[in-house]
Amino acid sequence: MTATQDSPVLGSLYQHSVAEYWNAERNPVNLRLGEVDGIYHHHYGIGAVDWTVLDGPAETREQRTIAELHRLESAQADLLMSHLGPVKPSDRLMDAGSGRGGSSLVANERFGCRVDGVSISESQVAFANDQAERRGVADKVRFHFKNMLDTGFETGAFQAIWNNESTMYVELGLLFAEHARLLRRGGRYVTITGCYNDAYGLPSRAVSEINAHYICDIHPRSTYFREMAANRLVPVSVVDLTSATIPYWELRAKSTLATGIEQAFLDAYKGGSFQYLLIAADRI
Ligand code: SAH
Ligand code: GPP
Ligand code: MG
Repeated sequence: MTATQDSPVLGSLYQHSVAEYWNAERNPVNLRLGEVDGIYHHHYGIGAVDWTVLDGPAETREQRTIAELHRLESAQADLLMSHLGPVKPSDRLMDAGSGRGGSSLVANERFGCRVDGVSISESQVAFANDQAERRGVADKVRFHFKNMLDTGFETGAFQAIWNNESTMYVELGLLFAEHARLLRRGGRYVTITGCYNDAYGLPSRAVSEINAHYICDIHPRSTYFREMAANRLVPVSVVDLTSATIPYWELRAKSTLATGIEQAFLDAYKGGSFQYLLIAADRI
């Protein structure tokens, strides 16, 4: 695809329906966690849970649980950042499917560099730009109403690109072709994603429930590696985070902010049909 002035951001009725979901999304499990420190994430958490948050005075239990879930989601973003390789303040990064902008702000704080986030949700883009302004980094961190399959950004402009839980909304062949175009040679690509396990078979009931819940299409693990290989992206690290994310879902299932999808994630992970993976690749 070539970006032109006239190419619409939303390329299909499917993408319209995804944009509609994110434009309307106001789940307390995301907003109340973001209010902890002004970093709003739309991804899940990793690491051991401090179960003592459930002890102590009942009237402050919810606040303690929110802080703990947010800590685990922040740990996930930090892990992703630690796989971006050496990033200089003069480099430019792209956050593909940037949500309310949390990961981009974390990256800018860590590396001091310019970050461009793209999302097909106009209300998310407005929210994220507002957060960047509040934090005084709007000169460096910018969010755009753009399609990550066809960004219109300049070829070779980026040192690193990531997808934090956003690959399940697009065809990977199209996505990685655009990433390979945007990354400079020697640049780095990182994704954290949920994928279905080819060794289990086709999508389980639980994986299908997750797809229906978010209007997404979880890919098999094999497709990631096939499409990276086809698009000059050579894996340098693969980390299976499945066991690291299960405690987050166990705490979330017990919290007042549970949305109803918790058991599907627990069944999918524990039944072996679904994996939470980090993949880092070099653009050769
Ligand atoms: N990476 C963010 C948000 C993940 S939620 C975070 O970790 O917090 C998934 C995001 O993917 C949403 O912002 C949604 O708008 C975006 N998205 C889905 N399809 C997209 C597309 N084709 N182009 C750009 N963004 C897309
Ligand atoms: C976003 O998180 C969820 C996704 C991007 C889609 C599914 C992800 C997989 C790994 C399969 P969110 O924080 O908006 O979800 P929730 O509202 O459930 O917390
Ligand atoms: Mg969430």
